[in-house]
Order: sequence, then structure tokens, then C-alpha cells
Amino acid sequence: METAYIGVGGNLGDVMESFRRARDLLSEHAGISSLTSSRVFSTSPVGQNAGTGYLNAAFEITTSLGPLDLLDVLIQVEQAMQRRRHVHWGPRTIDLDLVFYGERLIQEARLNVPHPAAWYRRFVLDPVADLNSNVYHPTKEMTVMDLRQMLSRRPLRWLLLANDERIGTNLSEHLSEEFSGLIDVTWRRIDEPGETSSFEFIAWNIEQKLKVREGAVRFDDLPIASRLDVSLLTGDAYTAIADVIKAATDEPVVVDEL
Ligand code: A4P
Ligand code: MG
Repeated sequence: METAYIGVGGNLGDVMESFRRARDLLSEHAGISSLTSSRVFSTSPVGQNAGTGYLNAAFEITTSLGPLDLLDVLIQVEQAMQRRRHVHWGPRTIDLDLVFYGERLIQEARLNVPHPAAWYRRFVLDPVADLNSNVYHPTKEMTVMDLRQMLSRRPLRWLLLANDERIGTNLSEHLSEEFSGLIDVTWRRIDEPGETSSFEFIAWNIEQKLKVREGAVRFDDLPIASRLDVSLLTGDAYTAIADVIKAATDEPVVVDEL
């Protein structure tokens, strides 16, 4: 038996109803022996999916399913709900992500656990912390409560590590302007030594697909809690980092019980 946390999100159709149906379908599954839901939070949309706001919640489950079997169950529930409801609303009525599976670290082609974006997303951390603030993030080596605490600092201190001076200057100017008051940005060449311990976020390799030069700061040498490998994010560096900042700073608001 393992304790796992499922991140639940949606912004199409009757989202509360979708969350309840997902909860009921999962609770009835033979491989899931208990399920507790967090309260439901209203959150600002992050990413291209603009428009209406999201609701987010989390489920704590006790399960005999292995992580890949559990992922298959989550996908089945997502599909079942899309068939039953909101067919003409488009495909995204509910998103079920496997955020934590005990303290296991899983890196498979179709499954990454902890969910790679969980550590900086308030819309994931707040619902999980609502269930249990001591849930431990095994790669960030912090509890969800401490991660939340780290993200609530203002301004958030960002260090951008770039290969190219023009990119570094440009990104830091635009980010400082867009998120004025929320963040404090410093940029540094990736091959320039310097202090790294006083930042909440260190964005590494912001040129994304470029080869990191010999002599550059290595990702593995950066502080575990704050390092962010930008090459793993989708979209251009500016949009990718801006989405991280939004997810890290937008405060979820409790709206209801499930
Ligand atoms: N996959 C890998 N790891 C996992 C995991 N830990 N849990 C694979 C679940 N799935 C995982 O997922 C695509 C594939 O990811 C799966 O088939 C699985 O093999 P998906 O749910 O079909 O696609 P997606 O939702 O586009 O991807 P993902 O990564 O869930 O999207 P994001 O980045 O999480 O964005 N704003 C607010 N306020 N609240 C939200 O809930 N959600 C998103 C979704 C964007 N903005 C949001 C919210
Ligand atoms: Mg998903």
C-alpha cells in the first residue's frame, strides 16, 4: 500500500461536478482503498489556456496499484468523463496528474513523479498542503509547506544563467517589467562564477536547446531547492519562465468543499 497525491484541475463545463464524479469513480476502484479530497481552490489560468479561471483540488489516496497502473486509471477516468459530459465543450474538462507516489522518484517515458512542475505551482501545492502540509518532495528535499513558504517571499529572487549577454539583458528587463514588485531579477553568464545561495529560483540554460559550454556552471552543482532547467520547459524561454512566475505567485483561493 502506498499513499499518493493526485492533482485535479479543470476549467471547462461544470467543474465541481466533474471533480465529484472523478472522486466517486476513483473511490470505487478496487485498487484504491481510501480517498480524501482537499477543499476546492479557484486559481488563475497559467499557459495558453486563457479565458475562464481554473478550479484545482487534490486527492490523497491509499492504493495497491503500482504507479503506471495508477496512471492508467487516471487516464481512464479522464476519458470516461469526457465521453459522458461536455462533448461539445472541447476535450479538457478535467486533468488528473499523479503528483506524488509516496516518496518515489519515477522517470519513465510516460510518467514523471513527482510531477516536474509541482514544486513551483501554487495551484498544485496549496491543495496538497490542504490535505497534509508535511508531504515531502523527494527531489527538492522539502515539504510542500516549505515550498509554499519559499514561493511566498516578495520579491522572489531570480537568477538567470545565460550564455548570451543580449538574451540575459533582454529577458531580465522584460521579466522585471512584467512582474514588477513580484520578482527581483539578476542575470549572469553561465560560465561566470558567483554566489547562488540567495535565490528562490535559478533558471539554468535559458537558451534551451544550446549546448552548455565547457567551464559553465553545471546544473547538478546548483542548489537543489531553487534550480530550474529551462531546457525541459516548453515554448520560448520568456514565455516558459513567465508561466513559472505566474504559477509560483498567483495565490489560490478556497471556494468550496467537494
Ligand atoms: N505524464 C507524465 N508524468 C505524468 C504525471 N506525473 N501525471 C504524461 C500525469 N501524467 C503524466 O498529460 C500528457 C501525458 O503526460 C500523459 O499521457 C502522461 O503519459 P495530459 O494530462 O494529457 O496533458 P497536459 O495536461 O497537457 O499535460 P500536463 O503536463 O498535465 O499539463 P500541465 O503543464 O500540467 O498544464 N492553470 C491552473 N490555474 N490550473 C491548472 O490545473 N493546468 C494546466 C495543465 C495548465 N494551466 C493550469 C492548470
Ligand atoms: Mg495532465
